Amino acid sequence: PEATTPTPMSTVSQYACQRRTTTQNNNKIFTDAFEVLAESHEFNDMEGPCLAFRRAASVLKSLPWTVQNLRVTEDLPCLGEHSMCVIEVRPIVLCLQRANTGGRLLSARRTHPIFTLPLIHSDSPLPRSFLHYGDISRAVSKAEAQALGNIIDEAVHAITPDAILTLTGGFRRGKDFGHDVDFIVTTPQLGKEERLLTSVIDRLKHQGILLYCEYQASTFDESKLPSHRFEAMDHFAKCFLILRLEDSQVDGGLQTAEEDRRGWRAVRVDLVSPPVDRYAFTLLGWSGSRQFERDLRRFARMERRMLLDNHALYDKTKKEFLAATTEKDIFAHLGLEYIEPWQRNA
Ligand code: DCP
Ligand code: MG
Repeated sequence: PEATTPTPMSTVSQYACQRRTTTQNNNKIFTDAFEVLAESHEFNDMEGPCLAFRRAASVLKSLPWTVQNLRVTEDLPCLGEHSMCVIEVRPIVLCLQRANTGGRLLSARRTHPIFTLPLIHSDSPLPRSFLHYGDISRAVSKAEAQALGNIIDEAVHAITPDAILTLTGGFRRGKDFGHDVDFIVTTPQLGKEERLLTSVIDRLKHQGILLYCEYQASTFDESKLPSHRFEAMDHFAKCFLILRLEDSQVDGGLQTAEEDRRGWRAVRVDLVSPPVDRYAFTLLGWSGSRQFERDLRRFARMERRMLLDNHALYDKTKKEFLAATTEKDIFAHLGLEYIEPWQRNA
């Protein structure tokens, strides 16, 4: 239902980390168009316009009402002339979009190495991750994410009973579908976390549900300042997995007729394993959305002279690292109101 009284424009911040954005998007028709344009500019390495379109989309997503006429957007941040043209040519953009993307097929241009493998010669065997391409290019449902959570939870706690496991990424923000399922796992004992991750992988392998695994050992160096580059991956131990999920494990069953017949589907799972004293930074960094993360870092840098990434928060004025055990600590260090995970769908 639409709110009848629009939010006063002056209260909308240019930073996503100062807006509350739920999964209910009242301006999807516009934000879809902006995102198509952002992707096409990204594809052509035009970072400036790409970011401008992403920011415009993000501002519209935060509005509790639907934009009805162009004048009301004039006072909103990040909706320059550039973007306004798009609203006017919306029908054309939507046609283009329909032609380029279909249904729930997710964009294959993702951050994960599986999608960036080099082209293969026709006579060489397919990498094993490609065997599951059909399954993993289909969205994962909340029920499937829940079922995977149970599997990971069992494995983690069988190895380390007091381990800390948290669902993160889009499902933590309350999304109904995702392209993968993201978890953070750590141990109360500092330094035991990496061993836990390798043991979990071994256990999944022995259970016969590990279809593919790409493991990266930790290269974390605590003396380094937080990175300026947003897209740089963090340095904690992590693994990109493809797991076999049985129909019987999913409440309400699997999504497609073919998977139903087979009785299982393949799902992408990411596990990241930071030392416990970095847990809050990693949780905040992996909870997303991407735009929320980008703006958190930009806000820290521009408004507070601080550097934030998935490892740490550094105050450039005081020349010191600021410790945090919870996400709330980090928001407080930044002088930001706390934003709940389900309000971070920027
Ligand atoms: N992330 C990041 N920097 C990267 C990659 C990811 O900060 N280079 C963060 C932001 C993402 C989160 O990690 O929100 C999880 O990454 P995903 O690609 O899994 O994104 P989501 O879980 O938000 O989306 P989806 O539902 O499509 O999985
Ligand atoms: Mg995800």
